[in-house]
Amino acid sequence: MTLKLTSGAKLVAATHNPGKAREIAALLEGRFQVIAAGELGLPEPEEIEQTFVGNAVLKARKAADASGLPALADDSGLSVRALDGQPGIYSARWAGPTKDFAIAMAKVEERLEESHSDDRSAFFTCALALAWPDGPVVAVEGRVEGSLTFPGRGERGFGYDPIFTPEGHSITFGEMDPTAKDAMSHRARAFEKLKAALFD
Ligand code: ITT
Repeated sequence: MTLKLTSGAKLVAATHNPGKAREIAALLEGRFQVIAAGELGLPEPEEIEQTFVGNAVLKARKAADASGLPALADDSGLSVRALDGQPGIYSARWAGPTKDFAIAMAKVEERLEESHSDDRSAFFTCALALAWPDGPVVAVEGRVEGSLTFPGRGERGFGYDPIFTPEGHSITFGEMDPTAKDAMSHRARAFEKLKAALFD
């Protein structure tokens, strides 16, 4: 079996996060026929693994087996050094059941104040996993370093973007043009690795 995906092939984007789905579609550059997990009615699996790669593989595997199509999953999050890497794989869960990232960002700020550390460095990680139905799975990881800013700024992007300023820049991901974010983000870096490994 080939581990390459040819242009125009059907590919399930195994995410229920609309912000991510938008970025994944842009990064795939119209190369594939992307089908959203929601369109196929795929359930949102419980993320029981302890690493980004572990959870990305779990989500890709389930979506590929349920759909009979190759599936691409993303597991990602924000790691704050002064908080020993939290929220990390729990980044989505810090937003609570209503997925309110104002709550999640306030929690990061509060925990930082409690830590009494002045280290504001943080990084985003993105693990991407591509699984074939009844076949192999390939996973890669990308990272972007930056620092946290409070209060957050900008309405673009999603999740923790308003509080994250990437290294070497003075605006947050929330203020940045989406194409600029897509040129440097953790997701873009993971995509570069995946493309090199898998796409024709
Ligand atoms: P799926 O599992 O359905 O893909 P999810 O939102 O639950 O959706 P994750 O478990 O991977 O996905 O959670 C990652 C969280 O980390 C996500 O909800 C975002 O809030 C945050 N995150 C990831 N990438 C981000 C980015 O580029 N900008 C801002 N926040 C990001």
